[in-house]
Amino acid sequence: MNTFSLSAALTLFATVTYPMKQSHAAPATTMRFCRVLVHIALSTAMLFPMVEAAVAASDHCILVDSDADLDDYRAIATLASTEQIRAVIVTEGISRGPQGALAMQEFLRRTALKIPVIVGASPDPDRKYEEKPEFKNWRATAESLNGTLDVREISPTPNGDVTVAVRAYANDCAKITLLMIGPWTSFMRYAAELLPKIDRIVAQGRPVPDEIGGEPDGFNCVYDVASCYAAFDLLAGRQLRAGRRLRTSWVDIPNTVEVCGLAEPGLDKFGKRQHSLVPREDWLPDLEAAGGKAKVVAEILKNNVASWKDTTSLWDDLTALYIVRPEIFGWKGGHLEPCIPSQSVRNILRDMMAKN
Ligand SMILES: [Ca+2]
Repeated sequence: MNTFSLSAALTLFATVTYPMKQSHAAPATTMRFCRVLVHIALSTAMLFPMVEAAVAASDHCILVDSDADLDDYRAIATLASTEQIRAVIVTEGISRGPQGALAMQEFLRRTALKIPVIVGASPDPDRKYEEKPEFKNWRATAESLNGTLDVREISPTPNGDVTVAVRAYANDCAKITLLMIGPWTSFMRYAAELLPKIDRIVAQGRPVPDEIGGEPDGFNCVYDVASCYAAFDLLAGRQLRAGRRLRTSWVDIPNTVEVCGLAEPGLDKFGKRQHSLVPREDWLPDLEAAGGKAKVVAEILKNNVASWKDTTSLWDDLTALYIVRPEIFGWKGGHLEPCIPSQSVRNILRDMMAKN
């Protein structure tokens, strides 16, 4: 394993440039210096796509495969107190790999979490994918930690070999729970090596037969549909060959009138879409008061409320929550949905994120 650590470059980078808001211009000399540091950090990320392992060896590990959006950060904060997160892979999706990895590293620094970050894989740039008009804004929001991280000097770099990087952290895990909260691109690279150790996959979204249109609809699948289909095929084949020992649990928010337990439905009685499982603005003072990682999440969210309000849900937060509180979820077709009111979900997430 290499001894050259990305963390030194990133720490240096972090020390010099943070905290800095998007709206604040830095003097030219500082910006030139930042550019050099960012170049060092990204070059290092390209050649050695990992940071030094800082998490103690553990029998049962959680591996997070994320595209570093705002709900991904909350998901990691939700699971942090388990002390089982072995590494976070940042796969291209809402964030790009290297940029998302830098933002992830900064989020972990702010929350005082020592978790290695790996730059994950990217899909074929020439694939068939229709980008939504708002996509560029979503990406800018995620990569800048909602405008609390200055990313003007960061430029894309090639990714490293995610399998080589993840191998170093999976070696001493007897069993792995894989939290899939990004596209399946990196998974299709490391699956051959890691699947024998993975005894559970908890994925955001729903299996294809559950989709209303019969086609994959969730962003994590649509962004790299080839990898998503290949992952389905691989997991179905594994069930045939090795039995049902490997569980894949899909977690999503409601989108119909049917209700699970006390949860709000996805449609009201007039057929209008309802979004109850969302990170509401009035949740922020609550998160701040709870302290710890919840406070860091609140500080990021409140920097630009308009960027996420009315357009985001608690997708990845809920998926992470299923790992620690499975009893509050119920089956709906082939996937799971929360069966308690959304305010109770927000309260539980707050408490999990505040926990040391
Ligand atoms: Ca995600």
